[in-house]
Amino acid sequence: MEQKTFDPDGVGVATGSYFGLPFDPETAALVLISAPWDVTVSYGAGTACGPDAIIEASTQLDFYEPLAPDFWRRGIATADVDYTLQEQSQRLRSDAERVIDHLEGGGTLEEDGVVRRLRRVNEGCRAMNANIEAQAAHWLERGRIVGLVGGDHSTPYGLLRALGRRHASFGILHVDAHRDLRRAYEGFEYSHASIMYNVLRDVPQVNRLVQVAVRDFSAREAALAASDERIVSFEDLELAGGRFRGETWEAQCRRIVGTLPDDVYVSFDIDGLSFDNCPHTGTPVCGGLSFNEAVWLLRTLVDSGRRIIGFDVVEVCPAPGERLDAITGARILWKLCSLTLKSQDSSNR
Ligand SMILES: [Mn+2]
Repeated sequence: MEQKTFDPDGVGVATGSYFGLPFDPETAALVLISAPWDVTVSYGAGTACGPDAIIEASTQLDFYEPLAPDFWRRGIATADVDYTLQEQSQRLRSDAERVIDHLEGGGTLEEDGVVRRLRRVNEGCRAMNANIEAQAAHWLERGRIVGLVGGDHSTPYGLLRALGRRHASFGILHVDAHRDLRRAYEGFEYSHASIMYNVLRDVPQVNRLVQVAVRDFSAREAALAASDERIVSFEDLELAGGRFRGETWEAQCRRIVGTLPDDVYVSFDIDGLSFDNCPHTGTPVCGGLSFNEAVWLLRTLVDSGRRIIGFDVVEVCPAPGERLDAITGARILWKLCSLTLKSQDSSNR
């Protein structure tokens, strides 16, 4: 392995791995798996290209990390990207687009051609979930921590299933503009807009879902959030309002973290940030967290002694000639990797 010759102070070299790091998944503490997939995206496809764009942007990053100095040295490895997922995503995307166009034209889900297309999409999404679950289980069985880079927000379902098989219980810190609590959005059973509904239904080990910066959701989603005891909401405007009245973000972060159990999965939808950080994401929404606010929240989580048992960064949508989205994704990914490794350290607890 090239690890011995790797110079963290040198020029970032494109090696096809996240951050250009030379670690072998067989020995690294943390393995990143990729899900180049965006079949059910409602508006503005392209997150299937997220992993490649983040890999490229991440080689520009320097390795000094004040919040978790040198923890990257425990190893952040890149599992081989399964590009058959991206090919399948492209094939199913046209089926999904026809369904969405049909619905937007006032059609129903019951018509013949639509039923067939929906079935193909739903079967394809189930196969993607199985693929990601198998990849995640493979590395978890070897004692690795697993992070996932999407793709749209449907993609971490398999990782969460795999974690459910290995942990008695855990919470999810969910940073997102959306609640993703829709049941079968647009007929798609495994839609990006349904991820948390599906996880709460299918992964009983998840005993807490803490939604932060949510600001665009349906009345039914709000009602579900209010009635399900596992769900705690920190709506974007409420958080902003608290700060207008003088509550500090530091205090709000402590309040948010205080609702989580000891073991936490972080699901980071890039659209939880303000859209200047992610102008091309599928469904950008006004408001949201600044980059530093998000990092402070993650820092507060780890400083509280809680352990990050896995994470995802999703909905990063690169656009031609526009690197900002991928740069933000790479920076959030780096903070999550470093802080996750720190949170595993016994001296942190
Ligand atoms: Mn989402």
